Amino acid sequence: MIRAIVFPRVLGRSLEELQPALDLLRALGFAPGNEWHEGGSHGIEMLAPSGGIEVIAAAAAPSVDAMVEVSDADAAYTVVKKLSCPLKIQREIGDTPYGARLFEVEVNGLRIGLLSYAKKPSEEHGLEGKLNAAGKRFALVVSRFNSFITERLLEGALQALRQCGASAADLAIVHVPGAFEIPAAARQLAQTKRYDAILCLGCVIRGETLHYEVIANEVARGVGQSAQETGVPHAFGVLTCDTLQQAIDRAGLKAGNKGFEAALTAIEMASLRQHVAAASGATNSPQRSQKQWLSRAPKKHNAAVAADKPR
Ligand code: INI
Repeated sequence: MIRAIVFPRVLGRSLEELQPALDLLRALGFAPGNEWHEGGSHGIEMLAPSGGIEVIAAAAAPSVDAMVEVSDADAAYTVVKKLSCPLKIQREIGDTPYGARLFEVEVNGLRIGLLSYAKKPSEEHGLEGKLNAAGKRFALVVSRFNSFITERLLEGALQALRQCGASAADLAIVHVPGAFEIPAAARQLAQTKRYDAILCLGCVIRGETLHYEVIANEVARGVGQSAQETGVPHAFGVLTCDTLQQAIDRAGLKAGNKGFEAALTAIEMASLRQHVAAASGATNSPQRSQKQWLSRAPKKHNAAVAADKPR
């Protein structure tokens, strides 16, 4: 019985040299899998939801080492273009003769094609959010407890928001003492109706006492309740870990960055909320004062709305 398939590729001589490829794959939504570190060598799996081997009969070899199907190649292209890691777009985004959208990128010598096929009729009826943060406002609530971890979560979240087109002027960062205080601040920000989504970032590490359980349960309950009662999307970027090492791993060093992931969730849910509101004819988007509307360049605003309109 086949359980999984992994293609091993040497892309560098040290962990540092692997970073550009890991940054690219993470930004595209690959999930960190197993990893090993032995005698100065390292292996880190980056996983897709499904995969396989394609055997080909053709006159020439394919131009890429891996072909990755994504839900929206144009959105992936926008994210990749904004990455600061050293990579090369080998083929610009465009239509293929077989009706797909495709671009090719090369990082650390690994050539990856990214493509999306035309939507099947059954998929056209579904609404989904887009990873487009342009023109949207986000509030980030960050706890100071375990700040050496939460600062990295904040960095990861800001990186994702930037890469997806958020403007620095549209971000509010609010600091609270500990995770326990996150829900109250998140709710107050959500109730202002000025934000498209709230990002909650914190870190609770299991100690010797019951304190961990109490705080971890309360922050999850409180954030969920605030989201449900205010109707504003809240992303839960609060790490609940057994050990400090686990927290370090989930804050950007080995197993991804929970802040980065939470920001992507916030962007998608903010976009979905707009799409659902538009589809139902409701005006359910955050309120801006007249001054804020007027201070925005109309052209930029129109472009952002057009880029993110429901299909
Ligand atoms: N706050 C955290 O954010 N993480 C923790 O691990 C933590 N622990 O273990 O105690 C923690 N405690 C503080 C708490 O969030 C409140 O700030 C405090 O109880 C005051 O209300």
